[in-house]
Amino acid sequence: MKLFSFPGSPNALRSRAVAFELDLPVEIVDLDMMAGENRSPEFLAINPNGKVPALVDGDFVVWESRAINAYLAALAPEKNLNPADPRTRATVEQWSNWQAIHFGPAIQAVGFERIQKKLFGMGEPDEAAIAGQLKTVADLLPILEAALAGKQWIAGELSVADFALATNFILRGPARLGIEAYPSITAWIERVEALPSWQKAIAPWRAMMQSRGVEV
Ligand SMILES: N[C@@H](CCC(=O)N[C@@H](CS)C(=O)NCC(=O)O)C(=O)O
Repeated sequence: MKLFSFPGSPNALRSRAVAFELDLPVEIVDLDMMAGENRSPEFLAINPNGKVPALVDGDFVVWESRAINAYLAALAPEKNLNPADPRTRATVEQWSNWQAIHFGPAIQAVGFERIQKKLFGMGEPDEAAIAGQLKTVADLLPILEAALAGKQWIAGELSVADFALATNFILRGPARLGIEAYPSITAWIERVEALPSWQKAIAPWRAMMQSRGVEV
């Protein structure tokens, strides 16, 4: 199996971490996105969106990080990262969708404005541009905090939903997300970061950010 990735991509990190957690024989293929390799005809034939991650397993192709993770989890059901029990599965889906549709886009907008824009020479941060997203983040963090209170993982046991959510916190320091005010989120993200799979998956991202002067 080949997982097309890019060291600087939080979405690819989400699938790298799940592949490593499941200990599956996945070959990581890093595209040089700076050189536009994600727009090559070869890669567009795999993912017409030109985005990573994308997974190729023989003659089967799947893209979108959460779909990739559901597929990977189904290949190693004994690891129970996407539990079959209807209620637990629904809870996993609930948080994965919440992350994809509500929380993720707001956090990503803040990270882009405060960190990535400068990093890629796209101008100075514009706080006014992210007022709406900051309000969304401020509204949503207490919901996640309440859900994690007294829990190790968002759906009880470690699941793909934890990996879906965790990638939104990787820039929490430099993006000044104010997570310190949320003890359950803080303890949870530290648990994720202690996973060997996460440490292996995030190493290339951290190296790339640090090489560009971002302390993460
Ligand atoms: N919803 C997609 C998002 C994928 C995505 O936006 N990937 C970014 C890297 S983090 C990308 O490949 N961007 C390249 C481009 O848009 O040209 C997922 O979860 O997999």
